[in-house]
Amino acid sequence: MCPVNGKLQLHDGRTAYHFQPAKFWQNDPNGTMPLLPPPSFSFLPLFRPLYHNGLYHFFYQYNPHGPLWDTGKLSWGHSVSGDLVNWAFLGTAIDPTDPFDVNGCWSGSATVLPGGRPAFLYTGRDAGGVQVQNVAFAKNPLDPLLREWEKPSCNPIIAFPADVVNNNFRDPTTAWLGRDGLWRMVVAAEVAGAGSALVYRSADFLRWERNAAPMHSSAAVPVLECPDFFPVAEHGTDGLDTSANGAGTGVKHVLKLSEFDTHQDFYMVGRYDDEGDTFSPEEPDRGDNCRRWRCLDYGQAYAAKSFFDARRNRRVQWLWVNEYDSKADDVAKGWAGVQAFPRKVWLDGDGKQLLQWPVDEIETLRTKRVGLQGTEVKAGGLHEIVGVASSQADVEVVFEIPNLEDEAESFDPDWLDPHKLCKDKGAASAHGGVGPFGLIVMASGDLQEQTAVFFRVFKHHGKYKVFMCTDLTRSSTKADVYKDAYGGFVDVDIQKDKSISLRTLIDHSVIESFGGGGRACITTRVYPEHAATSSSHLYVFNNGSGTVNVSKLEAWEMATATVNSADALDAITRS
Ligand code: DQQ
Repeated sequence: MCPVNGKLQLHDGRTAYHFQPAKFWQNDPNGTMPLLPPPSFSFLPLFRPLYHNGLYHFFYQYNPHGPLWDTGKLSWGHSVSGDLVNWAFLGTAIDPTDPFDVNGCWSGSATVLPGGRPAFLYTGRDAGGVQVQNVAFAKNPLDPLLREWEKPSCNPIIAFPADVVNNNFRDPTTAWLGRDGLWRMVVAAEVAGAGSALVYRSADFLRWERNAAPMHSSAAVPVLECPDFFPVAEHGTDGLDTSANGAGTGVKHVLKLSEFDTHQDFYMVGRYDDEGDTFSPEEPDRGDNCRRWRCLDYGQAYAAKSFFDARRNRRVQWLWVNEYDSKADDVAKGWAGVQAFPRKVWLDGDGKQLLQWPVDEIETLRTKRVGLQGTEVKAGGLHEIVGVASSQADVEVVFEIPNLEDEAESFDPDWLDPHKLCKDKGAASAHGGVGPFGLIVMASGDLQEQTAVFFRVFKHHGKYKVFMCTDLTRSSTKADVYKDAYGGFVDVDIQKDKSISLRTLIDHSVIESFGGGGRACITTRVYPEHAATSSSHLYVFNNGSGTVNVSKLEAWEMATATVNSADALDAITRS
């Protein structure tokens, strides 16, 4: 705790509007479901106040015993919300209490069965620490808070398979129904050294049989985790129920895999055929090494899990964002782990990439606004945005690049590794042709501490490559904090647009950025020391050789959401 103006103030990187536990450890998002009021409930006035608008139930990996990840102690945390912004913590939904999960209730998913019965599929670590798949059901589906869950005695529903190695068999997806009326789910597994997405089928959700062929398998990446498999509409931004199908009828599918080594999530859009549960990627030239697929978030976000939000006809995705300070810091803070702000995801018009954007309920938190319009930022320019408390802000900016052809530097194919490129050519202090230009956030008054989120545009074989980076190397003067630079390419036609947009959510220790309308995302954690005693600064900067124009910038100060405080339940269930 740091003394501020003679008072003690907790400065521990807590966020104001991102999902985080009040105390203890949190990691992967597991299941989410919007619980809609069944029509009959309108005849039961007693339930009405609780059910008025229905509730979102969010389940996630949680250690109810302390602020560190602990293999054997993980439970599923449970929180509810009426708007995906304000949350009440309900405790744990399932705990490691049975022989089939006594060493940890690990990741999985939620599925709402026909008739409205909520179910979990999850990985248990059994008495010998072996990974098996289990099921749990809501004891009383009519309880609006779904407080009690039961694990049938037939667990595990899937034992550890003989051909799986290294105890890598985990994280079942939300189940979907095929046209034959059978359930399917995907489980990540290491089969004879190949990272695989195994498909299981079931008629009754209890007895599951493995397909002979996996949906995906590659020896290039042996350890996969947290798969997600879901349909997307070919046109428009609406989401689809997880069981929606019909190749050739406006539905494509997305296979997302979390890659253990890089701790990054990769996905591919493709066509799914439920006959043999095959998935054919739209971009087969990227191969089966998922590290060459499209990256969901280039930053420190992992283990994404989406759900279909029937209340708003959209698909919403969560992503876990770990801590990058020391374990000792986490113990001192008493908590660890946040979730990226829930994102709506849909298919881009190019049919190949996803667009990700914070759900629009975030706008209910916007308070004071400042803006710029048609502001030139010359080479070397630094323009401060004043008038909002910028450590808790939502910033949207559009940069126009008038001299793209003249200023863009040639791209060197050696720079294809975005991480390296970000480090070598990154940093707000570097000078280039078109860029670096972007935002400097969470900066101390003397700029000793600063995080730059920026673009740089290169010319390559008559086309342009747009690079986006979040440089954390100067984010904090503290020594025991991991400070890297994260980046990737934004798949946009900058030659046509001559402009690029950036949205950045700044929330104390979280910097979450969306480049090119959500085509590239970078979510990171920062721990600046100045934030304990003084306010942070926000700038637009340009270190390119030519001018860039800020055609529009809007920055909103954000209100503080109610996130998992003990007394929030009444307000949330009655909203
Ligand atoms: N975290 C869970 C596993 C999963 C990993 C355990 C991914 O089930 O594979 O907390 O972060």
